[in-house]
Amino acid sequence: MANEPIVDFEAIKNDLTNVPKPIQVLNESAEVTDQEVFDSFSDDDLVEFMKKMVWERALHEQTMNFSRQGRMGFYAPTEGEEASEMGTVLAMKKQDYLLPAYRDVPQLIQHGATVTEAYLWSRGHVIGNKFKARSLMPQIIIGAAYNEAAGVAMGIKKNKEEDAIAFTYTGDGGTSQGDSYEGMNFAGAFQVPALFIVQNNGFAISTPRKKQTAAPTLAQKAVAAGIPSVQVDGMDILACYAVAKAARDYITAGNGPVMIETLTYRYGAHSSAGDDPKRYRTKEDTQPWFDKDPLIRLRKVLEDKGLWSDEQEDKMVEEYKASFKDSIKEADKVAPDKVSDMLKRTFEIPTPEMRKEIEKFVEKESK
Ligand SMILES: Cc1ncc(C[n+]2csc(CCOP(=O)(O)OP(=O)(O)O)c2C)c(N)n1
Ligand SMILES: [Mg+2]
Repeated sequence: MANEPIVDFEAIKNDLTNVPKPIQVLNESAEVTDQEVFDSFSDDDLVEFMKKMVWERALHEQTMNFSRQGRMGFYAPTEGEEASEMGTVLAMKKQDYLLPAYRDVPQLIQHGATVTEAYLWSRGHVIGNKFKARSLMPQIIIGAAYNEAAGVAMGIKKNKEEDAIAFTYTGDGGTSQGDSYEGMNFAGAFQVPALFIVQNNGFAISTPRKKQTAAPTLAQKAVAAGIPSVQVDGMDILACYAVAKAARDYITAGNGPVMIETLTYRYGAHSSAGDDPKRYRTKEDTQPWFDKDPLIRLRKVLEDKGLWSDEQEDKMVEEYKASFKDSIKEADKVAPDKVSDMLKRTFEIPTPEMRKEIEKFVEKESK
């Protein structure tokens, strides 16, 4: 027997950390780090990216206010994730199919649902599942949207829809669910047009990324499914957009699925149900991410170019918030869903037990 082991596992393990730097176009000091990509955007494009992020942050702030007033059901805060969410969704086309998770409501609205429908979804109302956008309702089961995306992408391929893809999101925690690997594996095996996005915001409720997995990057999780993957600075909307667009072009050219990991951060609580982030992370953990804020860096570029001002932004925020107030008033006008209707919708032919339940609720609701 040779003295040396046949294989150097430690070297193999160390090599796993040998990954490219996350893709970036604009760094946190608002310096351009990829001039060629930066120059591919017109001034109008840059302003449009900024407007979308301002819109998403205003939506977050106003929706949190509604939540504090007891006017929302479930709401997952999005502050901090604007570049990751808007950058990726803006690279999609209306004919694409979105399979969102609960934190992806802003992308769902960009893809065609109305804010009123999103608010009704939050309240658990059936109308909140009936939007015109090519999308399912936001998925609460973490990782499960990856399976849905694989299935939808299979349908796109079967129907020979050439300029359409299925795109989906999960979180860092979602990548530990079997579903996310199963979805990617299926998509890889059948080479279907799917884009898998992982929004790595550092936490799965209170579980930090470092306790989530020993994998050095989440992007690597696609490798075992034969899917090309990449990490991107998720606080840089220009990088998120450029990478998502490149992924979409690659997928629609018939090359099979892609996975993108965006490195981002959730500034606030996991949900409006009231977890306290101070119990699982310190100010020292959080501050560096506030310094990377996606709005601050693009705002600086626009101000230097004379394309943006505080007054302009304040006015915009005011208008957006007024429109969200109108949207919730519309949602308030919709009669609450009845329990009997919810039961009636569950099966085409109700079971005998459900029939009794339906009768019981119809009677109760008539009083
Ligand atoms: C299959 C499943 N297990 C557990 C939960 C409970 N749960 C809801 S959100 C969440 C954390 C998800 O974290 P992550 O995937 O990082 O997404 P984020 O909330 O950070 O966007 C968990 C465990 C769930 N919804 N589904
Ligand atoms: Mg997370």
